[in-house]
Amino acid sequence: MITEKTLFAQHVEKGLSSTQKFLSSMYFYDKKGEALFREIMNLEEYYLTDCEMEILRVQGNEIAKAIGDEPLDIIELGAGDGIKTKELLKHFDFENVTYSPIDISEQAIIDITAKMKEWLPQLNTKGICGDYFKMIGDFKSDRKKVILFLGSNLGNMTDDQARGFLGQLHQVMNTGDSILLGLDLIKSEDIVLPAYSDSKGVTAQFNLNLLERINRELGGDFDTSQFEHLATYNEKEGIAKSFIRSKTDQTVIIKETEGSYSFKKGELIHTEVSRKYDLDIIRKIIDGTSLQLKYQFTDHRQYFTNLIFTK
Ligand code: AVI
Repeated sequence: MITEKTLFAQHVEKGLSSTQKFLSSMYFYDKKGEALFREIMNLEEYYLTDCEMEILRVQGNEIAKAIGDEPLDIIELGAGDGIKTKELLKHFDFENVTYSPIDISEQAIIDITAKMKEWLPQLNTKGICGDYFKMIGDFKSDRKKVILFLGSNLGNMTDDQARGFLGQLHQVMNTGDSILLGLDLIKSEDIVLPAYSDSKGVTAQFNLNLLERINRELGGDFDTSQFEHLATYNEKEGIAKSFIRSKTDQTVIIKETEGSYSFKKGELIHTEVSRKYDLDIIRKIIDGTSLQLKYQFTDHRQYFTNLIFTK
């Protein structure tokens, strides 16, 4: 049987043996990474969370109306702490809806289920612990559903991956079902770059934790003080990228992959894309599915958007 550890080791071997080194942001989220991401979401510079919170707080009622609340399953992918989602959920008729947050972190599911009980005691919450990428087939049902994918999580995929992912969701939807997508909008570098290169260095720790995780789980010997975080943003294409840069010529050994990996001074490991969108980009992504963009909501600064697509 192929274990998670083997998959991680195979990915690291492939990524660090490439001419242009890479590691997937998917591996950011171990326990330490999750805690650091929670810290990022509270940073002044990381505007995304506040903007989406504003949309759901101020326009939650309208969004809930647009989704409609006859018997409805609300499925949230990558639910996190549920603070934003509560602002939307409170506008539904609790008699008619079930809320299923899905998260890979068991603790996140335990916490969100307990908090929802406290905040919205009438809401029927059924938390599910698992990797939503692998569970999409299970969403098929006869009940009307809305799939929530908030926080610009789609932005961590390439456009091709996003197209494939939304195509998969589309396949398990019935006519009348919808997706509520939260997306960060293209804006200038002076706003985006600090969100990925914050003054307290939390994003740097978050990025470098990937090397620490390789040390912890795969027996690597990365000296993380010899690497640094680098964020870039190209406003024209609307893509922020994160890299880890080697500060010196060095070689790292990883027991689990039985490999040694050389880094030149200044050499980069690409670790993340954080795509920013406009409506043209999103239309190109959903082209070829029968998803239709029905409603658009934005915050007062027009930094972020929540879109409703129906099938
Ligand atoms: C989870 N995701 C949408 C975040 C983002 O903005 O790309 C992850 C993140 N990376 C650095 N800061 C936050």
